[in-house]
Amino acid sequence: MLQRESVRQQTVVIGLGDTGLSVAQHLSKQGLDFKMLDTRSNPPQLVAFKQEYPEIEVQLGELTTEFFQDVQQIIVSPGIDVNQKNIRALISENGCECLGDIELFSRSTSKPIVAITGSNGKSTVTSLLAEMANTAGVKAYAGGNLSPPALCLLNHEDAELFVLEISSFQLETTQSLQPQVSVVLNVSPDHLDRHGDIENYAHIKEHIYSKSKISVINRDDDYVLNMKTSGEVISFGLQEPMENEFGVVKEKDSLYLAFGQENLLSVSELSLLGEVGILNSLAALAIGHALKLPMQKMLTTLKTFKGLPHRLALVSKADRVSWFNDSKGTNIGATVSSLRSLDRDIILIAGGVFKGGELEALARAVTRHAKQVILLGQDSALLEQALKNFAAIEHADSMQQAVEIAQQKSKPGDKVLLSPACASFDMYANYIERGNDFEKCVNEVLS
Ligand code: UMA
Repeated sequence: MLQRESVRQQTVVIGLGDTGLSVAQHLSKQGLDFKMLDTRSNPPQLVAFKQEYPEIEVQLGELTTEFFQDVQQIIVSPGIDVNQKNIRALISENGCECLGDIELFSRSTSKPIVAITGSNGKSTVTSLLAEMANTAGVKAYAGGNLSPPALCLLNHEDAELFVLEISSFQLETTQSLQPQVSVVLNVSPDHLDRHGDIENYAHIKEHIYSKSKISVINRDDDYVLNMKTSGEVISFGLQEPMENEFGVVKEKDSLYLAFGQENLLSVSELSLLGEVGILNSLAALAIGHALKLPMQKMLTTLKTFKGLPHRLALVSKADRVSWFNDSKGTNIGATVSSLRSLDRDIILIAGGVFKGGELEALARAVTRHAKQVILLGQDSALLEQALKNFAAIEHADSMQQAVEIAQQKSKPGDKVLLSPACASFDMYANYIERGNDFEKCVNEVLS
């Protein structure tokens, strides 16, 4: 291990959010010296950091070359774009190494890792897989983009398996990850403001397979299908499976999850909803199978899994109107998936900060599945323009008003869905705060 003195002031951690704090704790536990930088004037973990490490230097504001003199290693948080000119310049001028928290994690453990990425569903599959493993008696801990940050999981000394949700941002700064099993669940446009185009975004995601012992792929997704994998490949998809594949079989009027020739479980017994719920269940089964988890334990978990808050979570069912909180639906792919899962009679509440993506896909899904759209937030005019052929659009100035309009418009059998297709930063600190506000407004309006 490096001695504190020998690496004095040679590491800079950029970002003082959840990741930055976890990196600081990790380095500190090993007795390594570092300093912190965040371009924001009041980053979210500043107070916690100063309390824990009053002696460590923190710079807030712009990146300055002086701050990086003699620096050999930069550890960047996922919110920092490593392709920014000034970061690139720092790396090339100082010849320093640039890595992220998942890279640090990979270098710090030899325990098996499951690595999960994709545009949508990765938090659900990560939690589901960890629950399957725990049900089977394997001490599994889940984290990463899902939080807690990956490095915090190393505190669990009894861990037998780590299940990591890894974002494209994190994959950009990861080299050594050698997962036991990896999956790219799907690829649809997201974070294109940072990654440029979908091909580049898919290429970044593909990297998760590069050193994997077993690769799980979604054979219904063309981007995933074309990715270079490594090790044994196990696939899942909605069609009837071939040998050693997971899929869906139709018998009489019922659908079953199946593995090769074997029917495993009726789709009606799954706790996750809709087509997306089937795909996420199949993905978790395929990963679990790769890990040799017992099938019966996995199937039990598929029936009892409660899902995650803010991801198509049923908030209330009053007067036969169902209210769903899908605040985590921050891109078009996620919202389209949720619309498809709920199928018909949907009143959609959407809007916020649009992150880019195929607006035509949203318009098609709205036309097919929704009866009413209520728009709010910064980019509602942009969404309205994209939905110009859809007549039933209302505007709201606040979540409270959106929920009130939804209640006025709803009839028994309808489903009100908050699935913004946008980030929340115009009105909230994050999607969790937005989802909580939605649930509060629903409970108030219905009381
Ligand atoms: N920022 C600056 N200057 C800095 C550092 C950060 O302006 O010096 C900004 C970033 O541009 C970003 C925000 O601050 O908008 C937060 O960045 P961060 O890297 O400090 O974020 P953390 O608090 O460490 O949270 C990150 C993930 N956030 C992002 O990738 C933006 C969290 O995922 C993740 O849970 C956490 O690490 C633990 O791993 C959130 C997310 O939105 C939920 N992820 C994206 C997604 O799921 O689509 C990828």
